[in-house]
Amino acid sequence: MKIDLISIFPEYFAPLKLSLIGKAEQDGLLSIQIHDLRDFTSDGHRTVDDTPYGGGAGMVMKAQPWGDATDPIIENNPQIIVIVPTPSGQVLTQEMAAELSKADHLLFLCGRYEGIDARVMTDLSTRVDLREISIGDYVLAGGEVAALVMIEAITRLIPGVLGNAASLIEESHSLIQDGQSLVEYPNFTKPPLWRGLPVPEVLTSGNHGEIAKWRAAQALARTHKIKQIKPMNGDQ
Ligand code: JD8
Repeated sequence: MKIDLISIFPEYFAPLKLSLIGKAEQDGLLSIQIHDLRDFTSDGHRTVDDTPYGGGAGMVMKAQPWGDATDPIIENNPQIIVIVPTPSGQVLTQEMAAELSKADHLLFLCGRYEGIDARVMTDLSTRVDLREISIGDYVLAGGEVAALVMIEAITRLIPGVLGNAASLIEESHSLIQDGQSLVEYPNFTKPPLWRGLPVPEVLTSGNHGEIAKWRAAQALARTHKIKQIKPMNGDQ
């Protein structure tokens, strides 16, 4: 997968060199290119923002640098998916991450200030598959951190990027129940007793049927708790 990112803060993406994403890039599974929006400005001050038409607080990102930065990346790439992180987008789900993990080429437009002149999205949507996506219902100062979250959620689903293929398969089985995402069961490792707290006996019993049943019940109870859904049986 090829990933291009455009931002006025290219240094924000230093973490992409680390951990499993950095390794995947070294292994040739991923190719990440970061572009500084200011390299596409047309004035000596490298201005990327201007006052909003219609008035109001804050500044809006000018269309021209975004148009000039995106044109060479999307030209001859009609199959590219352009992602614009925005609090007014569709909220990212595991299903969306799975779909995006199958793409050949992603381009992230990371805005700042009050956001990007809407004509940039209008223009791009006539030529490419454009997705406005949010990472959740809270307000960030810009799209960079949201893009990092999306890239981690997407790229860990690419075969070979996550070290352990077995854990992805296990996850795909445990995550979805009745078309709903299920949270994980609690994990334990050695020692068997820590600060007076024992590991649940069933996990050391060697009874794999009972372990699977216990884990499924724990996952369901936790899911009901966090999603504030009424459990079908009265316990927990
Ligand atoms: C991109 C600018 C800040 C947005 C005024 C100051 C995503 N889940 C999410 N929350 N926030 C963002 C996000 C915020 C952004 C930008 C993403 C670009 N801002 C602006 C409009 C209202 N603030 C996000 N994904």
